[in-house]
Amino acid sequence: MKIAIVCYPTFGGSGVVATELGLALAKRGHEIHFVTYSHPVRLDQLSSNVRFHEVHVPEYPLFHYQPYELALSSKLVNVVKQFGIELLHVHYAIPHAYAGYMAKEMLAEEGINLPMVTTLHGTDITLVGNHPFYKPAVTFSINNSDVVTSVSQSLKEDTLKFFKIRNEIEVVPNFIDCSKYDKKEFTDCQREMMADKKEKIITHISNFRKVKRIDDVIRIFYEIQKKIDAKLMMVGEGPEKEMAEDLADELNISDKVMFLGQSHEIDKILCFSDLFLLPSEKESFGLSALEAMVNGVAVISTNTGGLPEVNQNGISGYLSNVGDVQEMAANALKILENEEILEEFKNNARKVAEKFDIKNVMPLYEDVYEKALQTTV
Ligand code: GMT
Repeated sequence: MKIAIVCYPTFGGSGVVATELGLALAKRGHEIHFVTYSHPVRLDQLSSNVRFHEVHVPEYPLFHYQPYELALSSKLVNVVKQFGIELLHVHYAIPHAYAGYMAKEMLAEEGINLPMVTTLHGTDITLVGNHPFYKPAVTFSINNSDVVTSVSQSLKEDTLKFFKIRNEIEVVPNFIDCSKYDKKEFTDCQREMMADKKEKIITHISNFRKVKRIDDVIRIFYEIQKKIDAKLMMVGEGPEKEMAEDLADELNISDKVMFLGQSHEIDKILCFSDLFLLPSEKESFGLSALEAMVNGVAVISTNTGGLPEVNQNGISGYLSNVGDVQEMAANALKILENEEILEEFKNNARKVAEKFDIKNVMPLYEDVYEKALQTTV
């Protein structure tokens, strides 16, 4: 099948999922065309059946805001016609589903029927999309998609709660390619470069937005390091980074907190991590927790959104109410203070992650595509 995928090309989870999905589909023989404003960060292998089409939005003095949706929908029309695309899969409703719908309509005028699958990822529903500025357009785009998927049951429920949806929503969870982690690629784990033998390594990865409660990450770690020797790896960039650096300073733990910036070597960092912290305010799925788990890293998270569908309480880690720093720190210590318990949680984390192996999730997407194609007959 020839499929166009629209996504954000940045480090966010939705772009990562879209890119990994496209690459996996290409391996299964589909022809994949990524259409977005820059080269997706995880797209490292272009080939005859993986193509990238850049959406340009030329500057024009009259425009206060550059009309990206317009450029994207026009680009989609051109790519669909030039390459005979049979299906469009848009990730993140804003503005991709809206632009996709416009492309569909323009193509319909020329007698081309393009089925569109929209995948909802989280903040497009729970934070941004729910705002009155966008709500009518988001509702319209979801209702006018041929098939809609959400990355967790919790996100499906939120979508039905916040919007007037008449379309079915199918839950297709995010996934991970477990086979990549079987090869023991990082035998040179280089743990000793980061910490002493006796220190435990705790990691947080995100885009450092408010929703991630970065201050809670620092405060949980502050409590942990009072009891055991430990280092905190802060991976990512974003608006809350400076606050986090200041807070670490204020708490006098700067020497134990390493800000590593945005990294292309997430798996190398996770391979020497003992524990992953994700104390988010909202999280529709928590792909970063799943990436930690597949690397055998236990997870301390909140119990918000789709996190309970990913992190199993008392098995792969522990879950607490949003903001309960003391409980999250106590749970972290329960895992970290005893080597046997730590080993058990690490093994369990890997086993739970295997439920989300791409082998199990890919057929769900292929069924969704079949269903979308049926809408054109
Ligand atoms: O929150 C992020 O880190 C980015 C955001 C995105 O859209 O790129 O992530 C959302 O989609 C991810 C992939 O489906 C999910 O794993 C994240 O839980 C979700 N983020 C939120 O719901 C806050």
